[in-house]
Amino acid sequence: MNTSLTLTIEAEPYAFELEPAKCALLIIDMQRDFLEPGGFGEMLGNDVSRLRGAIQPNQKLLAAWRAKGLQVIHTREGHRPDLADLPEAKRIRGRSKTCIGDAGPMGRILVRGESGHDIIPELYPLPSEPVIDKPGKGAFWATDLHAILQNRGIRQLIVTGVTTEVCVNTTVREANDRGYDCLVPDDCVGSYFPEFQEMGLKMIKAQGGIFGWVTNSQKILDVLN
Ligand code: TIU
Repeated sequence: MNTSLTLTIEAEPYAFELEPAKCALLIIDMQRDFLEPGGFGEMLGNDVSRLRGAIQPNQKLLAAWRAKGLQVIHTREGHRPDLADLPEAKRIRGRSKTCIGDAGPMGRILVRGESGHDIIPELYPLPSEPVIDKPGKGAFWATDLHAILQNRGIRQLIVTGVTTEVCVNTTVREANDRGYDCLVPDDCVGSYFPEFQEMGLKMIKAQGGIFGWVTNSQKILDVLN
């Protein structure tokens, strides 16, 4: 795509000036552990079916982004098989009977290399798309994401995935502090809690876009196509 092209996307609190060649689609943690029964999301007591509405809008946006040859990056939350990167505070949080690292129907919960840790088949990464394995909620902490974005000349992010108020929000805040402009399509992010979906998005766009912009995937598709 033309490297100097700018596209205006209708968004809140005001229009987002998208520079496609400098923008990555960053898909956060669309893993079986969060979206399918028997994984980390369910272990925490959540109804995982609540996240599935975000799959189809992500598929459409991902297909359009790939068709234009633009940068796609995926993330996965999880830990080393030896759990050396798992803080004890995170392991015992929630006082659940099963913990991160314990065996579940999709393998050891939230452990790298297990089937539950991998990205759902509907949004599976292409070999050319970087996958960032992150031990925390934010995609920048303890990862090489910032270096990859700098090396690829990226300064804008379209951030999608799950969950809106946890890993998406944390990542948008981390990105904002590092100088990236973040656009969040509301139908491409999901929460186990409707009230957190609403407030998680409001927090991003409030105060003149304190952390970023919020739009709908259709508004991105309209200008991209
Ligand atoms: N529990 C919850 O809502 N989210 C997480 O633990 N991680 C992500 O958001 N990916």
